[in-house]
Amino acid sequence: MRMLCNFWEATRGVATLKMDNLNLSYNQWIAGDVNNDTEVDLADAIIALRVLTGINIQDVYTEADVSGDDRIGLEEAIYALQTVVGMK
Ligand SMILES: [Ca+2]
Ligand SMILES: [Ca+2]
Repeated sequence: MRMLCNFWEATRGVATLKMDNLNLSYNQWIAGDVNNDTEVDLADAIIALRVLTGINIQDVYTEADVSGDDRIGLEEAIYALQTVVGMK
C-alpha cells in the first residue's frame, strides 16, 4: 500500500501533514523565540524584559519558555542575550 503524504503548509514552525483523509498538525517551537519569528535575537530579549517589568505585550509565546515555568521573564531574556553573543 502506497501512502501519499503532502506537506501543504509549513510556515513559522507550524506544519500540517495531510495523509489521505487523516490530517495531523504539530507545532515546533524554538526555545527563547518569544515573538515566534523563528529566530532568537535581541527582540526576544527586549520583549522578555518588557514582560518582566509588567508592560503588556501582545503576541508573547509562552511556548518559548526555557526554564520550565511556562512563563516568559528573566530566564528567557538571558537566554536570548546568550544566543545573540554566541553562548548558546
Ligand atoms: Ca524571535
Ligand atoms: Ca520561563
